[in-house]
Amino acid sequence: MFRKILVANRGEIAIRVIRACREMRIANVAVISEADRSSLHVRYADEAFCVGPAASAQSYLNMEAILAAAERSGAEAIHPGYGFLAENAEFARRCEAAGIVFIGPPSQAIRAMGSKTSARRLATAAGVPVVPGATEELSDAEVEARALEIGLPVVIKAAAGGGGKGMRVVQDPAGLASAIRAARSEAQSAFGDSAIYLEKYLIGPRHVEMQILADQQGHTVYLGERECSVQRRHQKVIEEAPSPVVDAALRQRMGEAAVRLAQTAGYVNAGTMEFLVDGDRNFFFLEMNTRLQVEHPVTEMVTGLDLVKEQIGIAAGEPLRHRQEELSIRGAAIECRIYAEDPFQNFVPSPGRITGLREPGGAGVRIESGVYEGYEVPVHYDPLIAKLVTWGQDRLEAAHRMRRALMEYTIHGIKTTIPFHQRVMVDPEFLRGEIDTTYIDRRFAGRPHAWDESQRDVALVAAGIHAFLRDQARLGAHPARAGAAESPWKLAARRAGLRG
Ligand code: MV4
Repeated sequence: MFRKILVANRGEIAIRVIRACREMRIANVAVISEADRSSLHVRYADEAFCVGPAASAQSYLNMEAILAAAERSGAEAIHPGYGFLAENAEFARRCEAAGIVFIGPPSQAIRAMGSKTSARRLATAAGVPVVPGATEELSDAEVEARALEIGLPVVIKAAAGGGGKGMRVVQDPAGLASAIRAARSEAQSAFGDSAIYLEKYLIGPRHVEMQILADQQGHTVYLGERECSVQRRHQKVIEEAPSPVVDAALRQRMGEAAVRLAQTAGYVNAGTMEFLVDGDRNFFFLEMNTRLQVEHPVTEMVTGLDLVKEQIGIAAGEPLRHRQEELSIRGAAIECRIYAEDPFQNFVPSPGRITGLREPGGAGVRIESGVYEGYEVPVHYDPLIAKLVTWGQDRLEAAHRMRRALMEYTIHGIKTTIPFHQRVMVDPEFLRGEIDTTYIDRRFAGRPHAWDESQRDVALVAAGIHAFLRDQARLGAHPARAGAAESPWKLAARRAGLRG
C-alpha cells in the first residue's frame, strides 16, 4: 500500500480524500493556491505545498508544480478528486511517466472516453444502447441529410465536449445549416476540435448514471445507479440513489451494460456511465465520467462502500474486495449541493465571509463541507461549499430527514442554495419522484416568488389589501358604511357568520 498520497484538489473533495487516507493510515499532502492559505483542506492535511497563484490555470491545473510537489514530498500517488486535472489524459500520462501512480484510470482510457464519439463507438461495440444518431466524420451537407433522416429535433454535440458544453438543439429544418456551422466553430474555439456528432433529441429524459469499479486484475462490478435529473444549466443540484424509476431488473440490465463497456474500454478504477432514460424506461448511453464524482456519497450511503478507499486500493494493485453477488442496495440517500449562490437572484455566485455557521447532525445525516465559521469563500473557484447527504430506510424518510437537516443548517454572511433545497423537499412532485431534466424550470424558473420566503409576508399583506379594497368597493365608499369594512379580517368573520 502507498505510504503517502498527494491530493491535487481543494475544498470539500480534498478533505474527503484526506479522510480516507487517514483511515488507511496513509500520510497525505495537500496542494494550495496563494488564495487558499486559510482554506479548510490545508488544516486537515499532514503537509501542504503552494503550487501557484489564485488562478486555477496557474495552480490547481499547473501540472509541473503539482508533480514537483509530489516529488519533493515523496508522495507515491496522486488523487485528483473531481474537476481540475481529474479527467486530463495528459496529466495521467505525465504521472505514469514520472513513476507516480495516478489514482484513476489509465491515461488511454481517459482519452478513449474523453472523445464522446469514441465513447459512443465503444458502447456500440459493447452492445450498449446509444441514442440514435451519427458519429462518423461527416461534411456539413451530410450532417444535414442525416439529421433529417433521424428526424427533428436533433442535438448537435461537440466530440471533444461533454456535460452539455457546446450542445445545440435543432427543432426546425430551416435552422439546421446555421446550427451546424455555429456548433463547429464553437467546438473549435472551446475545445480546439471542430468535430461534431448528432443525436436524436429526447424530450424530458431522466439522467441516470451507473457507478462501476474495475480492478487491475480484470474484475468489474457495478454499484447501482444515481438519479441526477435535478439540474440547472447542466449543473447538478440534487442527486439520489437509487433512482425512483429504476427497479431491480432495470438496474441489472444497466449495470451489466456499464460493466461490458468498462471491459471493452480496458477501464480500471472508479467510473460512471451516464444514461438518459426515456418515459418508457429505455436507457441510452450518453458519455462516461472517468473520475470520482461529486455525488459519489449517495452510492456510498446505500452500498456501505467507501469509494475513495476502493480507488486507492485498486490503484495500489489490490483486487476488488466484493463480488457482484455480495453487493446490494440498502435504503435511499439524497444529496443536496450547497452552493455559495443566491437562489433568489438567478443563482449568481455569492462569495464572501461566513460570519455564522451551524451544521446539522443526527441520525442518517452526513456533511461533506469545505468551510468553517470565519472562512472567506474565494471568488476564484467553483461555488460548491458543502454537500448535505441524508440516508433513510426509503426515499421519503431520506427526504424528510433532508428537510429536517436543512432546517438545522444555518450559514450567515453569504447567500446559499439552502432555501432552494427547502422548497424542493416539500414539493409534492419531488416527493412523488416526478423529476426529470426539466424539473427546475418546470417548477421554479420564472416565478421565484413562488418559493421565495422573503416574499411570503408581502404576498399575504397584498392579498389582504386586495380583499379589503374589493369589498370596500362592493359596499360603496360611503364613509358610514366603509367603516364596516375597516379590516379584511372583520369582513372574513362576517362572511363566516361569526359576527354582524
Ligand atoms: C441529450 C438530451 C436529450 N437528447 N442528448 C446534457 C448534458 C450532457 N451530458 C448531455 N445532455 C443532454 N443530452 C439527447 N440525445 C438532453 C440533455 C440534457 C440533460 C441531460 C442530463 C441532465 C440534464 C439535462 C438538461 C438538459 C439537456
